[in-house]
Amino acid sequence: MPPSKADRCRLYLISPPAFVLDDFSCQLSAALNAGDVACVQLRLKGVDDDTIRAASAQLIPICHNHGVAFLINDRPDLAADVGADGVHVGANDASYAEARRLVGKKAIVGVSCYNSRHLAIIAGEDGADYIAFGAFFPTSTKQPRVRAEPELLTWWRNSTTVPCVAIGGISVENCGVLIRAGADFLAVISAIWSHPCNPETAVAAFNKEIETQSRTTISA
Ligand code: TZP
Ligand code: MG
Repeated sequence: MPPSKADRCRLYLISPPAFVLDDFSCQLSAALNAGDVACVQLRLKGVDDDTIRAASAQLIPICHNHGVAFLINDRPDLAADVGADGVHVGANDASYAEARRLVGKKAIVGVSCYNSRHLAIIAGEDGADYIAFGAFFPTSTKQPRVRAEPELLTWWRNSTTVPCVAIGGISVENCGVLIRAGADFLAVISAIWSHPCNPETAVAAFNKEIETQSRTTISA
C-alpha cells in the first residue's frame, strides 16, 4: 500500500485548503485518471468533523478505485473513524506514538520533520511510514516554519530506507532538483489545483518530468 519506497519518485497530492465537495470530486477523478499518483491527503483546516467525514466518504472510493492511498491531515482519530489508509501528523498534532495507537499497526503514519534531521531520525526510529521535509520553495499556501535544502533529501536517502516526502512550493518547473536529490514523493497543492489549464494537465506534466529526471539520475 503506498506510500512506501518506490523505484522512482511519485506524486503525493494534497487537497486544496477549501473546496466544494462535488466539484472537487470531479477534479480529483480527472487528476487521478491523468497519471501516476501514490497518495491523496485531505487537508482541511478549521472545519468541523462532519465536513471531514462527508468529504472522506465521497473521496475515499475515488482514491481506492484508482489504487491511491487516502490520508487525513492532523487527525488520527478521524482517520480511524472514516476508514482512511492513514494520517499525517506534525509538531502541533498527536505524537507519532499516539497517532499509531489510534490508527492501528497497518495504517500509514507520516510525520512532518520540517528541516530537522533530529526529528526525522526520531520519527524513522519510532516507525513512521514516511517523513516529510519542507518547505523547499516559497509558497503562499501556508506560512512555512522553515526552509529546507535539497541536500537534506540526499542525506536522508543515504541514511535510511524510510521514504521521504518533499513539500512546499513545488512545481513542474522546480521539482527536478528534489527528484535528483532523492525525494521519494513530491507533495503538491497549488501547482496541481491552481494549474492554469487544469489539474489533470498538471498531473501528466509532473509525471513526465519525474520520468525525465529519473532517467537523468540513473544515467548520471
Ligand atoms: N507544509 C509545508 S509547505 C505546505 C505545507 C502543507 C504548503 C504546500 O503547498 P504548495 O501550494 O504546494 O506550496
Ligand atoms: Mg498538522
